[in-house]
Amino acid sequence: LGDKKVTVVFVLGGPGSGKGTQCSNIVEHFGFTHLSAGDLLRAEIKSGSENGTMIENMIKEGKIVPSEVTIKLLQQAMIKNENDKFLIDGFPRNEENRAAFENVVLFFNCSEEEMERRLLGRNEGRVDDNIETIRKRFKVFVESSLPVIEYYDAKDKVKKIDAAKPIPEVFEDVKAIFAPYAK
Ligand code: UP5
Ligand code: MG
Repeated sequence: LGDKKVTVVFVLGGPGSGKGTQCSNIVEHFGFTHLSAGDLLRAEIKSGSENGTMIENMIKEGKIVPSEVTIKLLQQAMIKNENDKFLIDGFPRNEENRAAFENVVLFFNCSEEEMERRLLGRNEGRVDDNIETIRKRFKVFVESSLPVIEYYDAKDKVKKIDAAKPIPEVFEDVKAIFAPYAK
């Protein structure tokens, strides 16, 4: 990324906690560019890249793709973009991912019961939105991703948001955090 000084906010939370939904709101109101690691990985599968099959198998199992693959996609997306404000959605999600970056973290906190309801109701045809994979995603989240959030929390970098509320109310809380970055 050279000498460009960029603001990077990590947006973390369990599967279906509303990361993508609130990122769209933040983009609209605060001029950030939204990079969803999951979306970039899904686009990589669609593009027919040599890693596509491996990525698809990992996602189907709810497992975490090796950092080098995800980081390369994130870096390419950041280099291509003129913006200096990025939301990185769904990354880092384990210790291996975490070692690569350091920054502010937005944590969407939501119960598994509510996240499960949202994922089963989403209906976008995602290969991982079935009850079997959802349970695996929750397990990986608790075992691998929550420790990352705890790591940042111990450094006072986590802004925790109650993601169980309705979308507009969650966004009110998000707005308060993003006020310093207003356009
Ligand atoms: N909804 C949202 N907010 C709501 C609210 N407040 N009240 C009621 N409903 C609400 O929301 C999910 C659904 O809930 C939507 O229908 C929405 O309208 C509704 P969404 O905003 O899509 O939630 P999000 O947190 O983005 O859920 P998502 O399923 O995308 O989270 P995951 O973390 O599981 O998915 P992601 O795409 O990030 O990753 C998928 C897989 O990719 C991972 O399991 C992994 O295999 C792989 N991956 C990696 O390996 N490495 C990475 O770095 C990233 C991903
Ligand atoms: Mg998402």
